[in-house]
Formats: sequence, structure tokens, C-alpha cells
Amino acid sequence: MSSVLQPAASGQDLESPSTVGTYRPISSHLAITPPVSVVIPAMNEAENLPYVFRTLPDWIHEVVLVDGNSTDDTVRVARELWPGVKVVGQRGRGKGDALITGFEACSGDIIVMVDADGSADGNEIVSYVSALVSGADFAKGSRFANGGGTDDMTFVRKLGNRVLCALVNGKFGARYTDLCYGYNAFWRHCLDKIELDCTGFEVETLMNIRVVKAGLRVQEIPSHEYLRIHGVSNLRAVRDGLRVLRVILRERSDRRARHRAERRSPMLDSVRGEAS
Ligand SMILES: Nc1nc2c(ncn2[C@@H]2O[C@H](COP(=O)(O)OP(=O)(O)OP(=O)(O)O)[C@@H](O)[C@H]2O)c(=O)[nH]1
Ligand SMILES: [Mg+2]
Repeated sequence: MSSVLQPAASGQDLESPSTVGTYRPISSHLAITPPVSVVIPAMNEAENLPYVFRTLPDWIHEVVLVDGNSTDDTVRVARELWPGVKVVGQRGRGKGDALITGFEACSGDIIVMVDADGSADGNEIVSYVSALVSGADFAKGSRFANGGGTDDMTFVRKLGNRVLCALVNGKFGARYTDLCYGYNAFWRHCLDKIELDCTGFEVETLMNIRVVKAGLRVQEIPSHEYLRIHGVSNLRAVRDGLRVLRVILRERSDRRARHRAERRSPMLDSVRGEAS
């Protein structure tokens, strides 16, 4: 027998298990049932966190902050701003490592990735979640889709992103307008199909390639990237661009090897004495 879904009472504690399976309004015309986790990788972002938390919607189920061994007050500030925040320490180093750690700590069915530098507007989360509950597996933010934008990219970064994006589209049959962007959301089940194994800023590229390879339904969401408010970027355009390129080439050669293996003829193998 299917359970009856009840509207959530206003002001109800969204972390309470009693909200599981209840409809919660997320906009004036949409109510959802799945719990939504927001993962925030943060390394020395204490000054930016007030801006980040201010825009997070109150209907999200949990916030997971992955601390990259910050030497400032990142953790204390996060706890003050969002009393229920789940703070997890990072095992290794790098944004990719932080996100993988954060995903494991999430309990929601939907996971949203949000940077901690004030460049992402939490009010956009509703667009990502709407796409997911409407049938997408992976809602991929894009600064270059119609309606998106960026205040934070230099000419060199734009050029690099564009070239790398074209490479991914050509090699994997994707139709992306953006590649290296940190604002994305997905159903938890996607993680079983993309098995992330990376450490640095190449993480978004790896996710974007593996969701296509896995045949998942991807929908781009126009997004505006604002300027980092305080502090300096951890990204180095050339170093990290090369890491992204290496990931693309590695994923491409994995794909070729798999195709070769699939094309192998069992009869030919037995003639050659290679049958297992
Ligand atoms: N936990 C953790 N977070 C990290 C690490 N490296 C970067 N981050 C976070 O990842 C997010 C993105 O990093 P940024 O340095 O802003 O890089 P970016 O957004 O590509 O570059 P800008 O556009 O110049 O800001 C920020 O919230 C960082 O605090 C890390 O090693 N560990
Ligand atoms: Mg940033």
C-alpha cells in the first residue's frame, strides 16, 4: 500500500524523520518530498560564509560543510550561522577530495554542491531541485546557458573552459555549454554510477564526463556566478587546466579500451587461445 503524502506544517522541523515522505513547498508553485542536502567545501572561508548561508533556502534538509583544515574561524562561523550544520573533516587535500567526503556524509536523496566563497546564489537551488524532481538525474549549472552569467572569470579562464568543454562535447557526445563549474545538483543514486576518484578541481569535469558515460539524464541550469567576496581563489588556471585535460584524456582512453573489449569476438579469442 502506498503511503499517503501529507503537506508539511509550516515551521515544522525539516530535519525530523516525520517529514520524510511529506510534501514541503519549495516555491509558490512546487512542493517536493525528497530531503535535500547541501554540501559546501570550505577552506578558510569564514568571512564569506555569512553571505553563503544567507541565501540558502529554509526548506533544505541538511547542510554538510567539509572543512579543508581551515586555519581561520570557518567551522565556528558555520556552526553559529546554521546550528544544525554537519561539519566533516577532510581526509586528504583538494576540492575533489572534499566533495567526495561530503557526499558520503549526506543523508538526503538530493545533493546540491555549493561553493563557500559567496559566488553562488542559494536562491537558485530551487531551479536545480525542480529539474531533478521533473525527471533529470543530474542538474548541471551553466554560466553560459541562456540566462546564466559570470562576474568571476578572466578571459584566460573563459577560453580554457570553452576549449575543454568543446573537447568533452566532441569526445563524449555531450552538449554542454559549461564544464568547470562548481554549482550542480543530483540524485544520490548517481554516485553509484560515477564512482568518483580524484582530488582536485578536476572533480566537476570528471562528474560531467561520467554522468554522460553512464547514460544519466543531464539538464543544464542557467546560473550566475558572482565574484568571490573575500580572500583569493585556490584555483591555478594552468595547473588545474592541465589536470582537467588529463582527466578528459584518461576518461577517453578508458572508453576506447572498453569498446575494444566489447568488440572482441569470443570465436577469435578461442582460435587465439585467449578465451577465459
Ligand atoms: N574543503 C576544501 N575546500 C576547498 C579546497 N580547495 C578549494 N575549496 C573550496 O572550494 C570552493 C571553490 O574554490 P575556489 O578557490 O573558490 O575556486 P574557484 O571557485 O574555482 O575559483 P574562483 O572562481 O577564483 O573563486 C571554495 O568554497 C573553496 O573554499 C580544499 O582543498 N578543501
Ligand atoms: Mg570560487
